[in-house]
Amino acid sequence: MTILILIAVILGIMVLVKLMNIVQLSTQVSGYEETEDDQIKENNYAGIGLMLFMIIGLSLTVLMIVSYRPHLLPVAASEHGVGLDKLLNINWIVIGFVFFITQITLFYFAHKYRHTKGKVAYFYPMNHKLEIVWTAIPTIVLSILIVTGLQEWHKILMTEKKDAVNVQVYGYQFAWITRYSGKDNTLGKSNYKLITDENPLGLETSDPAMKDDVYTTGNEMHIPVGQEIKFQFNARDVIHSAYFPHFRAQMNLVPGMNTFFTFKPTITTEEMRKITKNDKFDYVLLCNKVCGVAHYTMKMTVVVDTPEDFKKWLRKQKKAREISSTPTVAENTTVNKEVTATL
Ligand SMILES: [Cu+2]
Repeated sequence: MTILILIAVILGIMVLVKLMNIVQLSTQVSGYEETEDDQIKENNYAGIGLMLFMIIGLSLTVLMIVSYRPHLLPVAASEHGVGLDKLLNINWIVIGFVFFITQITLFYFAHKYRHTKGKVAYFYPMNHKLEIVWTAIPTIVLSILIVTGLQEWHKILMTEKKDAVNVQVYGYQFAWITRYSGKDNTLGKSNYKLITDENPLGLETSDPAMKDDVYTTGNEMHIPVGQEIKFQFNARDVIHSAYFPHFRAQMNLVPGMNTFFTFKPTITTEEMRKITKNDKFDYVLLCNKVCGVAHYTMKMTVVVDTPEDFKKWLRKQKKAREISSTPTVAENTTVNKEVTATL
């Protein structure tokens, strides 16, 4: 169907071009010469056409904004997300205002100042005052937007959040694994040389910090509501990007590097199901970097629990030290130091 429509449009354009050629040829053959009156008549049509184009175009824009609004993300489910949404809305208002003003002026002026009888263009080479005004206003507005944006970003990333729940999100082609730090709030060490099918994170199970680490391989991660969650992101193979759309959070996962993001979920999955009036609603973690052929399968369900339910769920997960393997390899330490130094 799409191909048929496309072919019809292309053929339609070809027919129009041919028709215009015929009109041009026939006027040449008849020896007809265009007078100023003819030009003015054409200009009048063009002027009306421009106004119609503007009205239809802007109406469709408004219609699109209104009809697509329900398909946008629901209310932000994290503390910082509310501020981020507010900032984004201010941006939209500024952009929308400028868009409508410039489009209306552009089309209206082209209509108003079209050539008519006796009208001569006014020579107006420069106006310093005007140029200062239209340079200063965008500079001030953009500076305010950029500075408030940076402030918001600083609040999200640079503030040390104490008592956060530590979660490692590990991405590889093509899935996610999560690890929780347990009571000591420290993630045990891992070493890429220890990676096997049974131990995909290369965990050093002899590390004391590993003792209470919890390791989850199911396609679901749980986090407690009202508590800061500090995510440490790691990748095994290529760059991935952990995208939590409902929490307004995204961070790249870079092989050989630790990257972080902290957010505080404010709405449980149950509550969000009520807000969205959708019994099947689930928060998701998606990969937002095209990381290979099965990139689209990198999707994990995120469940926001009450702190009690979260504890219950955590107790049911596998302990990291249960992973069969791992002597800590002495020579790995020197290798690791070299790798870290290079990085
Ligand atoms: Cu990916």
